[in-house]
Amino acid sequence: MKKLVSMIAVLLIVSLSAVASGDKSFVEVKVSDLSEMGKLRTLGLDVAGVNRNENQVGIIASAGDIELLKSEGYEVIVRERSGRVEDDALDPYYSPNEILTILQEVEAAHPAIAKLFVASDQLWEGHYVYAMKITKNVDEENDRPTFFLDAQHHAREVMTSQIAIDMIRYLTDNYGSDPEVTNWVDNINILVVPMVNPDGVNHVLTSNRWWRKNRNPGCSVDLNRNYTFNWDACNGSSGWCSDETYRGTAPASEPETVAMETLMEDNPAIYALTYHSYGEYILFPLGCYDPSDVDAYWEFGNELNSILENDNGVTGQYLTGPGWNTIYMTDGTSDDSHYGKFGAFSICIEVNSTGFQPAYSQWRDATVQRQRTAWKFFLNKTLNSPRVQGFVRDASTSQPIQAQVDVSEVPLIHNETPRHAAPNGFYARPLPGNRSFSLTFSHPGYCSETRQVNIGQGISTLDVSLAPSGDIPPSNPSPASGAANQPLSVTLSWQGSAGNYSVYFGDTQAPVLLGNTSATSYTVNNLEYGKTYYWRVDTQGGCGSSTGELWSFSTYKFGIASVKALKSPFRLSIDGSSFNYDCTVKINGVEVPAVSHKSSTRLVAKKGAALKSMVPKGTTVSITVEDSTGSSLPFNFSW
Ligand code: 0X9
Ligand code: ZN
Repeated sequence: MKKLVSMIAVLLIVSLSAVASGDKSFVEVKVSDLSEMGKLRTLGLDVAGVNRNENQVGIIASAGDIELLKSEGYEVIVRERSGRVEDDALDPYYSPNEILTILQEVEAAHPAIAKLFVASDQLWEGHYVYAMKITKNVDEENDRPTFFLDAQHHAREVMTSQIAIDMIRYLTDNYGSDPEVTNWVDNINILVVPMVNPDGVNHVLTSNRWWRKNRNPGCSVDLNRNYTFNWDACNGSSGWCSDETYRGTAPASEPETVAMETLMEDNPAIYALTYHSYGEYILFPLGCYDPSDVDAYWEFGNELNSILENDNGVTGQYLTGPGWNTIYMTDGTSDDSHYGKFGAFSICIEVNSTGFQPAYSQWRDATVQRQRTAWKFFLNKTLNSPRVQGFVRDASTSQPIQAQVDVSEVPLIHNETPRHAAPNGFYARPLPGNRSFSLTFSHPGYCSETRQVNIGQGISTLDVSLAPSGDIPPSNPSPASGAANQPLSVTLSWQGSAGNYSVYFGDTQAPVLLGNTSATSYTVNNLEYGKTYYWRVDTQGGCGSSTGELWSFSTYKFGIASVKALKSPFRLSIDGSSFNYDCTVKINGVEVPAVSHKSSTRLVAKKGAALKSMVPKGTTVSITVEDSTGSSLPFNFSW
């Protein structure tokens, strides 16, 4: 008997280690059209990249995946037989410890211009996310514009941290001798995160070279689906733990994501560049649809493409465009959050044409040298590009104001957060060149100002002073700002002493005028489940309109329309709306033993007797449907 038990243990260990070592192959399939990449992804395959010269999509495939591909009529070419790291081909690529050592050495050799930051809490497998800031007198505060570069969200994309470290070395080694480098370092805050996913990279180098996600032991997460902006917004990620694009249980649930979003928030960048591999793409946001700034992105992307060499040494060959229709739909990516939530002009470059682990000796130098063209382009744009920028100050005290800055010709209508000046009053907005724009600066308690500006091919400077309006801005909103679980009809109310208010309301962060009132409340009806609504109340006073603060609330995520008890075995059939596979059912706050998801409008709570005991006959219980990010209005049920 004892022998049998230990044999089972041995079998278990063997099969676990087979999975842990990545018993998958890197295969390629020929496609007639690159858009087939999207179809391959919907089959649940781990699409790793694309060789656009050969029209071949790279896939990390299990034996079952290869069968599936063949049954779909694809010819499968096996390139590398397993993810086990048995040879030393990956050795020259950076490990997390090597990254730390290099950053420490750079800081020690160049303390006046390079500073190392620990950006994250300790990750599950012991590593930290590090950031390096490079700028003249790095310990002192400054008003310089910021450029942000990061690499290796995806552990297996080993070339990308080479590019980031090459930039750090190039800038620090050549400072003081190369006038171009000196100019960048003297005038730009350069922030670099060379390895966003160090736990994952360690796993790539020690056990599974195809590892993509982080190492959350509960369930590993695709960090490039975990960011806050448009998290889980457009079927561009997965809710299944085992999938390579698993988005995590909530926006920014992962420590790596928290670290990155904190850096983005604390160091508002004008331009940002995130490196991935592979396929030779220049992608701009968004993963779900076009960004509001789409014209400026096309100008920028096309110009970058025209100078950037691909693996064949040819310029103009990167496939350029917004992510959603250039590669495939994504949601919760870092570049989308950087643009949509934190206001940077952000781009994703996917380097290399043949795979994410090309032979180091053949491809490393060529790749990092070619990418110098890209990050130099960004640094030059950070110094000068078609944009408007300046400082917003209080007209009487000259204190900086974090005013909202709107461009009427390019309204932010795709869920982007309104742009604001930084704590030092500085704002910058890249715009399409050779056009005129109308800018409005607004802030609670101040008279709004509108100015015309002509944009050429460089910076148009526009400093603005706002006069205090004398009005007391509306305060104490109800529902409280950020409140969750609101019903579908809500009476908005606030405190204030102005005689006239204009109420703006909508489901984007640019709410529209709903009406004017002299009261301090306004009722909105016919809201939808699971939505966030934004509103603000402007006052009409001495200097015309004075804008109020932007407030928000969200409605109940789910609605329960009816509940029926079904007998033998005892079950509850719950009809409602917007149910998903993660939904749980709670009775008086206690989770029921089992739920089956029939459709987005029906759930069935099962487990006969165990469930029946939770719903004693003749009593009334309170039923809710919940997932990790929201719940339904409690429904009273008796039978
Ligand atoms: O899918 C991704 O996360 C990136 N490709 S990769 O093969 N390296 O995994 C692309 C992200 C593109 N970003 C946006 N579409 N915003
Ligand atoms: Zn990637």
